[in-house]
Amino acid sequence: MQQAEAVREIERLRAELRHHNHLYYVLDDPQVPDSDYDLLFQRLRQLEAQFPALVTPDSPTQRVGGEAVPAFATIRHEVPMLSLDNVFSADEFAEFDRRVRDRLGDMLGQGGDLLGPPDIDYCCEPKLDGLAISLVYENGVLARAATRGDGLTGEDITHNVRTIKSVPLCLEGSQRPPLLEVRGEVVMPKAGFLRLNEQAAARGDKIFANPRNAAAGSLRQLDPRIAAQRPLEFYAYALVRSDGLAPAPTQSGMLRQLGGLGFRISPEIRTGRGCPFVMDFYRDIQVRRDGLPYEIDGVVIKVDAVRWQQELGFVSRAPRWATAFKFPAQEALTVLRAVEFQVGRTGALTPVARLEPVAVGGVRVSNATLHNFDEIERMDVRVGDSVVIYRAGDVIPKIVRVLPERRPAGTVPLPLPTQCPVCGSDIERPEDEAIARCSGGLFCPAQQKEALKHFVSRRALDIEGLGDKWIDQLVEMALIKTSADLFCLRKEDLLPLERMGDKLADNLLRAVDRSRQTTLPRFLYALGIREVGEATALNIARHFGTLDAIMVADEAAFMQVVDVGPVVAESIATFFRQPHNREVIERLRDCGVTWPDLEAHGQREQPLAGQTWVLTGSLSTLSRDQAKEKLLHLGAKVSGSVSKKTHCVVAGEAAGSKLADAEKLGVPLMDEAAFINLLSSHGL
Ligand code: D41
Repeated sequence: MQQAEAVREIERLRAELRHHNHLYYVLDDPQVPDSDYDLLFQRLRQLEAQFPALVTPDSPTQRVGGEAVPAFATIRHEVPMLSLDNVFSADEFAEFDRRVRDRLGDMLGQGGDLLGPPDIDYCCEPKLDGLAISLVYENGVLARAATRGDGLTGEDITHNVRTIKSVPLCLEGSQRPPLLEVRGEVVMPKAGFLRLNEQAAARGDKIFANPRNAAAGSLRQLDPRIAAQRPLEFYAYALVRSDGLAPAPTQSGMLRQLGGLGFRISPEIRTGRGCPFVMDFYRDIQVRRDGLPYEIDGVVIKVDAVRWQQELGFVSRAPRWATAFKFPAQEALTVLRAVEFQVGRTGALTPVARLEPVAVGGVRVSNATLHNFDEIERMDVRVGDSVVIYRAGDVIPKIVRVLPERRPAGTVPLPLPTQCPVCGSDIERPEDEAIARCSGGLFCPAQQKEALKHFVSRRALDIEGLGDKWIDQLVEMALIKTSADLFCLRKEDLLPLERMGDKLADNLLRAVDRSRQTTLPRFLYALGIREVGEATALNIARHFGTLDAIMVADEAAFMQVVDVGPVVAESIATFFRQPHNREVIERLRDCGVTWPDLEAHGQREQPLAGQTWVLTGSLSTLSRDQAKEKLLHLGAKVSGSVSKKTHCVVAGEAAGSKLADAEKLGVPLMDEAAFINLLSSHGL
C-alpha cells in the first residue's frame, strides 16, 4: 500500500473509531457491536505499525497508556483554577441568593425598586466528588492535562488523562479552535470502585477508602498503563478559554457547547429560577444520591447569565456567582472503644470496630468495619484512638484514618487474635494474604451458624421462616450442627426454643419438608463452597447435569465450566475431596433432599449458536449485562444495533429507536415475558 492511500484509510478509520467512542463513552449509546469496533481498531493498529510515521498522539490507538513519565512536571494555569465557597443549609443558600441579587440590583440600578431585585436564573449541577482537572486543546487536539494543584500551578498528568475514554483526544465537530481550555471533574464510578477494591482485596493489596481517593491515586501514577486499567470518567463543567469560538451567553449554553465539542456533561444538570427551584433541585438530588452511578457531595449552583457572572466577579479566588451547596458530611470524627472479631461462613475473621456513637451524614453510627488484619496493621489503629469514619450510601461505615496526634498516652497496638474467638481453633493467615481465617471449619459454631443461615436462605434451599435467631438457638442448644441435621428435627426439639409455639413449630417443619424438593443449582449454591455464588453454581450444574458427575470431577474438569478459573476450580475440588463434606451430602440425600437432574451441557450445547440478538429498553427482572450474559451462554452473539441479519430483538420497557428499526426491517421481536420463558426453558 502506498503511503498516500494509507493516510486516507487511517483518517477514515480514526474518524469512525472516534465517532463510536463518543457514542459509547460520552453518550452511553453504542450503535455497533464491540466486535465491529475491535475490527476497525485492529485494522488501524496494523496500518500504524506499517507506517509508524503516521502515528499521531490523537489517534484512538494512543489511549492504552504509553511510556511512564520519570516525574510529574508542573504546569501553570493561564487562567487560575478557582475554588468554590460552601453553604450547608437552605438559610445559608438564601443568604447567598440575597447577596447576589443585592449586588446585581445595585449595579443594574434597581436597588431601590419597590419589587426588589428580580429572581435569578441558576444553573444547578450535581457536585461530583472527584478531582478537578484542566484540559488544554491546541488546534482541536488534546495537548495538556493538569491537576488543580493550588489553583495557580498543577501537575502535568497528560499521560494518564489520555487513557480516560470520555476525554476526547480530538474535538468533535468541524471547528478546530486554535486554543481551548476545559475544566471538569474526573470521577471513578461507584461500581468500578467496588470492583477495583474487590480485586485489590483478593490480591491482598491495599484498598482505597473511597472512589475519590481511588481516582486521585490513579491519576497520580507515573505509569499510564495503571491509569488505563482504572475505571475513570471525565465530566466537563467549564470552558475557560476558547479562541475562535463564539462565547455562550449562559452557563447552561456553555455546557451545551461543551457537549457539542464531544465532552460528557452530567445528565442531572437543570436550570431554573430563584431559591425555590434550587431547593427542589437540591432535595431531589439528595434523595436520588445513592442511586447515582458516581458519588456526589452536594450540588453546585451557578448564576446562569455570563453577563451577570462578570458583574459579580471574584473574591479571594472564589467566584461570587457560584457556590457549593453541600450535603451533610459523610465523614465524622469519633473514638474507637473496642474491636471485636466476627467469624464468617468461610471462617474469615472480620474486625468490627465499636465506636463512640456519632452522626454521619444524618445517620447515627456506632459500628464500623476494619476490613481485615492488614488494614489494622497498616493503620496501627488502637483502642482509645480518634478515628475518622466514612459512610457512603447504604454500605457499612468504615474507618479510614487514625489521628495519631490525638492518641492518648498508654495505648498498645491492637492484639490480633491467634485463636478463633468462638471455637478456639488456630487462626490461619497465609503469608501473602490479608484475610485471616479460623481453621475450625464446621467444628466452629460461628461457621456452623453462618453456613446454616446460608443453606436456608431464600436463594439457596429457601426454608421459609427459619430466620437467624432460630438457627442461633438451634446451634447453641446443640440440636443441629450441619445442614443435614435440619431434616432430622422433630417437633419436640423445637418446642423448648425461646418464643417458639405449637403453630410456629408446625409451620417450620412444613417449610423444612417442602425444601427437600429443590434444584441442583440451588443445592450447589446452598453448600456454601468458597467462591461459588449463584451464577457459578448454575454454570456447574448445567455443565455436569448431575451431582454424581460433579462429585467425581477434578480441577481440570471444573476448569471446563463457563467462567470458572483456577482459583474457583481448586476451591470446588477441595470442597468435594473433604470426607465430612461428602458425608453431609450423603446424609442430605438420605433425608430425601432431591432435585431433577439436568441435561449435561458441557460447553458445546448452544441452542442459539450462530444467531445475533439485540437487547433494547430495560427489563424489570434482569440488568442489561445479565441478559447479555445469558444470551452468550446460549451461544448467541449480542449486538448493539439492528440489521437485516439480526435474528431477534428483545424489547423491554421504554425501548427506543432499535425497536423501530426492528419493525422497519421485519426482525422478530420478543417481550420480557417470552424472553424469560426462553431462558428458563434452557435452565437459565
Ligand atoms: O462537580 C463539581 N465538583 C464542580 C466543581 C462543578 N460542577 N462545577 C464547578 N465549577 C467551578 C467554577 C464555577 C469555579 C468553574 C466546580 C469547581 N469550580 C471546582 N472544583 C474544584 C474546585 C473548584
